[in-house]
Amino acid sequence: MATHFEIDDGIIAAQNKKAKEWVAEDFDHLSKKLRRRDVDIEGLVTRAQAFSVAIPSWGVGTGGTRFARFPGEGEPRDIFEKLEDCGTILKLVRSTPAVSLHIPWDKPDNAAQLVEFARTRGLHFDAMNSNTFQDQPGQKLSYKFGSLTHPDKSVRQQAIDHNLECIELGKVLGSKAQTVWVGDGGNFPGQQNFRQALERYLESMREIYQGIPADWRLFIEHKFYEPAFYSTVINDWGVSYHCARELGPKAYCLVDLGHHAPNVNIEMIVARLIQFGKLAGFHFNDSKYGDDDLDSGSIKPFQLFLIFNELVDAELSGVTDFIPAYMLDQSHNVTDPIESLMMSAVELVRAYVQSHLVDRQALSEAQEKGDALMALATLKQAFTTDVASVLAVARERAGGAVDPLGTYRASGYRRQKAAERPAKKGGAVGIV
Ligand code: RM4
Ligand code: MN
Ligand code: MN
Repeated sequence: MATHFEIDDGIIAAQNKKAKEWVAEDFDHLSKKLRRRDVDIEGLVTRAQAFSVAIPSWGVGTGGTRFARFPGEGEPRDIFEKLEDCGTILKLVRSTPAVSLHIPWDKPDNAAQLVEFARTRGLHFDAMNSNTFQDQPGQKLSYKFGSLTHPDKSVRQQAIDHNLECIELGKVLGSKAQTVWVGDGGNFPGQQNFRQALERYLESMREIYQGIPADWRLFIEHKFYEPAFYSTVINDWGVSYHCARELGPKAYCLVDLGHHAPNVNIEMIVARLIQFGKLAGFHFNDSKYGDDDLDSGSIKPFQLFLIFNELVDAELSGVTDFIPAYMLDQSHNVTDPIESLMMSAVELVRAYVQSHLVDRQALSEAQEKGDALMALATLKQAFTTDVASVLAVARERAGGAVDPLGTYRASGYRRQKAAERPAKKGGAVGIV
């Protein structure tokens, strides 16, 4: 096997050395500032190190729109190369030890071999993602008019079997959850009988639920439009919640930040799902208009903070069985996917740490007194605190990079990969 370039500890250490002074200075200054607020900075470092988010296997390849895809240099060409890139992200940011596989896009020929390959890079496998929104080469029946909700039982059965196959594969990979997102819906009024379609969905999902092992969870992912543009079967969190309740205790509702109508109060949906004991977790991304799959925190960082504020509030108040699964679900169309994923992971840790800075007692007092402005000011105080040095120290102490982007660029990783991975001919249009 040809040698594969890796960013070794020496490269990271050399880059970290350059940043030593500013990190120490900023960390020291922040620690003094936080002491005035009775906050121990070391506690925040511990929180930062405890946070982790999964990388989607499809996220390390250059994404595209329905118009075009512009492949980047040195793109991973198979799941092993994708795991190599995931390992690189982990090395630098230290908060991304899990990989979420999309089947069949990244279906391994030999699952045990993949587990071993991942293990040697410090990686493990998170939720499995089934795919019944496309037809695959050689597939018997088409999903053009639906999958789990298709009027024809044999199409539904094919989609059910695919989900069960994903679960079987996930067992070998050490996964503990299955995420089901269906594109089923209609493009025209009258195309679908709304009630029948949902009834069929539930019937199909009951069969899938039967295949979920006792220590697994089944995640239902809703989305209000696209690829169907008039109606979607699992269109919002209310429908998702109804289905999760119908299916049973192993079924939960997954929130993809891009899957809501514009201006919807997502943090409130999060609070509701927590309260009802049905929050599965998140597909993180950011958006301006629709399911844009832009980098987390790039468009609405305050919204991201407010979501984490709800999560941390639940964590600190000891909500039972609160184990949200975090994954980045983004499409990197014009950036180097490794850079985007690293920076997105950092944005999540930032929002998480800042949420731990909220003075919860002051917030609750303001709420009790009806002091709306003080409540907002309390949140803003946390949100505007620059915690970059906390994140840098957390990464450095864990062996990662103080400056992940600078270190990655200085290493020449992508250039090396461009030489190692000559591009395959013919880039496809589409989401991956
Ligand atoms: C969907 C949804 C799913 C993702 C696909 C690629 O919009 O977000 O989670 O797997 O896109
Ligand atoms: Mn998603
Ligand atoms: Mn999406």
